[in-house]
Amino acid sequence: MSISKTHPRYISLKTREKIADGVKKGITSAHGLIAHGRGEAFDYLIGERTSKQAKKAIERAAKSLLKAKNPVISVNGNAAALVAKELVELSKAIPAKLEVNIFHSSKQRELKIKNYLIKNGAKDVLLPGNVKIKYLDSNRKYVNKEGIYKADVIFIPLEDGDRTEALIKNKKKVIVVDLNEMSRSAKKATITIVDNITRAVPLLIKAVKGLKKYN
Ligand code: PTJ
Repeated sequence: MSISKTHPRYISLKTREKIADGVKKGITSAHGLIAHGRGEAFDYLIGERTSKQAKKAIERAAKSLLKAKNPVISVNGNAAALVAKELVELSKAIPAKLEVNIFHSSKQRELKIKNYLIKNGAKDVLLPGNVKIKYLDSNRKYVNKEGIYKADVIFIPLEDGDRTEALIKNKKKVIVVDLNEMSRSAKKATITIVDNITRAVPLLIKAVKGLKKYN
């Protein structure tokens, strides 16, 4: 679909197009469309801009990721559709591992997300393995031994809240991006960035690169 740049809702419509395209490519689940709609509604209410509090949280997140011994970026179907290239850039800037972790179980989609990240410049992408994190029943409990399992800081650009809660109980620091500040992820995370991942991730890259330059 071609969207005119003069359309007042150009950015929002383009973002929608990316999610729809993610479903067509088989990297985003159909449920991802609903999650995106929820996010859009919250974004509309906050004026579709990054707040001062979010900018502060992004700075704290950058510091925490740079201080971590084993930082990992967890990627699901929505994050891959919206910010694959940026997540790869972030992983290289920190550096941090990239690990695919999805809620709606599908081995095929996990592989597609991995390949999509590689197409967007990633060298190595971890997939869930046989080890499990405690206190979680969903598909997200299966993690990679070299990734989330031994991570001390995990960056999660949007998800459902039960894993955030479980990861915290597993003594990990969790950084989330979620437009809904009332969500369980937002309430339970170590650092919560209430912003759209399409704005927050580029700002996080900038913050990480800025801190590395002066330290
Ligand atoms: O690929 P999968 O199987 O792992 O599935 C991914 C989704 C996102 C479908 C899954 O994790 C899910 O169902 O999530 P929820 O419980 O719907 O939560 C998604 C949260 O992300 C909601 O609080 C939304 O408001 C928020 N959200 C949606 N889009 C964005 C967002 N937050 C930041 N930026 C967005 N673009």
